[in-house]
Amino acid sequence: MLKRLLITGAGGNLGMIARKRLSHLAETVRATDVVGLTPISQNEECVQCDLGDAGDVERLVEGCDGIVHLGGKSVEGTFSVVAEANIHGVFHLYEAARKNGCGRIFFASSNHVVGLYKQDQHLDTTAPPRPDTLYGVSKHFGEGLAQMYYHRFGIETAIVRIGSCFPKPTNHRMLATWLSYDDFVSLVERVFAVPRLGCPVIYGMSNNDERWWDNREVAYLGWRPKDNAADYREEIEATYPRPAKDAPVAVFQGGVFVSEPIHEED
Ligand code: NAI
Ligand code: 15L
Repeated sequence: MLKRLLITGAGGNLGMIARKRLSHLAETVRATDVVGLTPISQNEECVQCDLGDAGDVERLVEGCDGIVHLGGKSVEGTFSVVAEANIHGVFHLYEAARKNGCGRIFFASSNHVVGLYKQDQHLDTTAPPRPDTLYGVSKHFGEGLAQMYYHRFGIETAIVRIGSCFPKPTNHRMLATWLSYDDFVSLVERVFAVPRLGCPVIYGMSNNDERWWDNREVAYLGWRPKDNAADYREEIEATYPRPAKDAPVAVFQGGVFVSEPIHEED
């Protein structure tokens, strides 16, 4: 069991799931976000912190032996906004981990690191990145940082390219990209249970019939996602119109993100 698990982005969608369902992983959970939080379990402490502030992040990580890093900009934005949380912020976090001797991190990367591959291409965990947005590029930066801190300083990271982690799949693309909350939780559990993690790339998807991504390289983790987006196929077909075959959302793995304009600074 971990002594103290830090959960960043703890006020967000996945942060709330992690806090509700993963508090058994550590004696103490330190939940943090740029917005103020109130403890939701007996072993939880809350710290308000902007990942953009190096000194605050160093203090935040003190005493933590594991991190679930979910905090940051989770969609496209201007470069300055994306960079503050996802480039400066992730650097501050790894530096703080190095200085405080924190050895293991779950890093919420994103499928948008490979969003400009087409939906008929099958990728394994060694596929070269092809980001679709500044957001995707920022996650690629985080992945690179994780590799450097592993090979130089031995900090292990699960680089998880999360697909679409929501209560249920709600469009045709999610038949391939959906990651259920249960499977997200079981993945975090595996990441902190395995004796040797290393620094693998993992595609964060459920056991979907439709799939573009191949996790065979990380079979050693013993993660067995159980849910299947195909269980919702009928509901999706009945509720959401199928996009035209040549629409970017139906062509590229990144879906609507590939049509985002560059968000110019004000
Ligand atoms: P979210 O947007 O609901 O939560 C992100 C949290 O980070 C928010 O509570 C926000 O206040 C916090 N945050 C933003 N900037 C911050 C800063 N400068 N300092 C401290 N905290 C800051 O996102 P969600 O859906 O919970 O996703 C969690 C992570 O997983 C994100 O990093 C996202 O990029 C990644 N991800 C999520 C996917 C999904 O389907 N939910 C898919 C792929 C990646
Ligand atoms: C992401 O990276 C986003 O954080 C999330 O909100 C979804 O849009 C997801 O990708 C997706 O591709 O469905």
